[in-house]
Amino acid sequence: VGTRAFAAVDVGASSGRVILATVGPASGGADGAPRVALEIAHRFPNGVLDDGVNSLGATVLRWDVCGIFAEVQTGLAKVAQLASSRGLRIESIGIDTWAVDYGLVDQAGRLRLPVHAYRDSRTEATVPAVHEKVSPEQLYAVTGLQFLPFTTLYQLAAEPTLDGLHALLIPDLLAFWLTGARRTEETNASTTGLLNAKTGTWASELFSSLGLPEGLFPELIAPGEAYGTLLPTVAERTGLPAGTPVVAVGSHDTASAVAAVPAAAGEDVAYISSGTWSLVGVELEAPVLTEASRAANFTNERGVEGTIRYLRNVGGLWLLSECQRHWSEAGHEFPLAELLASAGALPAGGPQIDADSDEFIAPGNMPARIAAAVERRGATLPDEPAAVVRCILDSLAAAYARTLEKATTLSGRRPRAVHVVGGGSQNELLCRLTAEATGLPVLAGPVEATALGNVLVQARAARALTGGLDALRASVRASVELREHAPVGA
Ligand code: ADP
Ligand code: LRH
Repeated sequence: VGTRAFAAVDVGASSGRVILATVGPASGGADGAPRVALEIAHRFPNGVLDDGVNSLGATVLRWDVCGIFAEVQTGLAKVAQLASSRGLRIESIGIDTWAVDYGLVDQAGRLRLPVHAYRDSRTEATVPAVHEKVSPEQLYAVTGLQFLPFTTLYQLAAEPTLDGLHALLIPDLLAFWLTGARRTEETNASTTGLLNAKTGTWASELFSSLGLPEGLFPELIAPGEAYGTLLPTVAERTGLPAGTPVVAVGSHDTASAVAAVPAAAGEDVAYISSGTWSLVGVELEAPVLTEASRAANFTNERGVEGTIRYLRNVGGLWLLSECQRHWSEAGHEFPLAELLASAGALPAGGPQIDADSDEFIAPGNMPARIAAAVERRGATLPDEPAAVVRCILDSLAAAYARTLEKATTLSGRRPRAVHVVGGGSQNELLCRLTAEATGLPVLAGPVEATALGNVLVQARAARALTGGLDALRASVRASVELREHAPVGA
């Protein structure tokens, strides 16, 4: 059997890509696993938009979902062209994006705007209102989710009305626009705070306690199942064959990223999915719903193959990109490579912040907020970009070490290395500091783990790949080069 081709749409909070992925032919890799190759056909920037104020005087942070959909179609058209120039046929399309956020769509398919971004402050009022109806302890016992002020259930509580509307999570919204089918993909559903962690079904008791309409979310769909096929208009616009299926993948980007962690069979898997956020944790077969786990604010999100992603959201490279945005608006363009080189030249032991703190979730003057947080700890942060960047990276590495330590204590797993995947795996300084702080070897890569995880699930649905997660991960290992950062003294 020859090379098989798939399209992966991967939209992160900071950028999106539409990718031509080829799988096989089976041979190649160390253990004979088929290789997966990615070619980025289209890249586009993404970010939170700030509209200033709405009619009630509140700021609204939102996503330009219609713009994203236009970019997705541009990307699919490029993938279609690239594939046909190679004599390949795209067998299916898979979509993943960041979690938690949703668009509200009426029966006629019209979208209620705006689609809020999770960094919007509207949940400040609704978090206590939700907790008055269902306590944090009860929520955790059912859903196993860490407390994050932007989890979907707190956002839904801020909507003026939900009557007659469907909430479509962002990947499901894009799939709806591509196919006309309304479904809710399971891994992403687990980030809403409304799914039962043990059964993987909607927690109907929470819907009634919170006064949410029962049919608010369309029926669940599991990774590997098809939403439907491309609408004729979309097929025409993109040049993809009518009838091309859109297949559900781990549509939560972190679920896809963790599926592609290049762990060996039998390994206790520890990972840091490093991008806008750092998702730090281990992979388990069953959720941990203990009070100790809730107190440590660990989450039990669903992964592909029924795995549990036992992790915490730790502040991520948002801290750095938001500083870069601030400096750039002030007229100073600092290329990332230069910032990292100058930060790396500074001595260890400088000031730190709590990278986990909610105070860094909102956008706006990040360098000043970091300096203020350092001052509150009785230290001083020099007013220089290199010092700010070093403070961020030292603080992230320290938070990773704390979180992994907690994850291993609470889960009983004993990982011998930590896999760093995503855009941040290219940050050599952060990888080195992480190896030093955790005392574990850091295996960096793949950069495009999320897109790879997306493709693995599609390829298996099409039987271009076979087997369980171990077999899929063997394909990742056969396809990418990893860089190892040894802990000091190893
Ligand atoms: P998301 O999916 O959340 O949008 P990505 O996984 O694409 O995030 O990671 C984006 C981050 O990766 C950027 O904020 C940046 O800090 C980091 N990054 C990207 N390219 C490089 C590079 N060449 N060297 C170091 N870090 C990089
Ligand atoms: C990472 C991510 C993370 C969520 C956050 C909203 O992109 O999906 O897993 O908590 O965005």
